[in-house]
Amino acid sequence: WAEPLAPGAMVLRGLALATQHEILAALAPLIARAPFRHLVTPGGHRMSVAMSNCGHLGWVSDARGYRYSGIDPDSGLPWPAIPAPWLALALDAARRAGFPDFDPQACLINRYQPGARLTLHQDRNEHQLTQPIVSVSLGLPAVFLFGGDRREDKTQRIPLAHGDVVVWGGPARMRYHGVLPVKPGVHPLLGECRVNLTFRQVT
Ligand code: MD5
Ligand code: FE
Repeated sequence: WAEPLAPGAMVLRGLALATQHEILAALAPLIARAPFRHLVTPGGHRMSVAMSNCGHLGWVSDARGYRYSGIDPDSGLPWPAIPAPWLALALDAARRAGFPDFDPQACLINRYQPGARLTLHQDRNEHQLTQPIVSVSLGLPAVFLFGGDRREDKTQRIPLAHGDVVVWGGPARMRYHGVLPVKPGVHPLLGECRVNLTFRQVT
């Protein structure tokens, strides 16, 4: 069930299933303190994906640009801590993929309601490029677009389901990627949404 996707990229199918109930139980209190919000890009577009964060740093976007911030701009408070079962899963996934020193400072929480998508982009706001990004898919399935080093490179479509974990490291760390619009549906535990957790080492 550990499939290499490309050099540096490894899918761990269903790795989150063993602890899914603890993982999902941690989501509601966190969202009560740092609610999902639709960020605006520097270009003025409201993102269809709603976001929140936990950890020492959170990813934010506004008219000034994209950056990591230790403070939730909506509440003026620090982001909530990364819940223990989330951190345990992220560290386990990273270790299995060959990154035993992974020490994430940030977890971006993306909520996709049906129709929400992420256009092709690179994750380039982190300085620590020797460490991977670990992503955990929960709820409705999605089709992930895995591109190349250039925006115009052809993309592979990778289906991601509830419980799948992907480690994006090494030469895969800076590849272009996106998520196709999520199809309508109802997940038995999460309802009408997909939630993706991405763990990042920023510095
Ligand atoms: C998602 N989120 O499904 C994805 C999972 C984001 C984002 O893309 O920026 O919030 S993370 C996928 C990822 C990260 C780093 C590198 C690569 C993919 N890659 O090389 O394809 O919500
Ligand atoms: Fe990304």
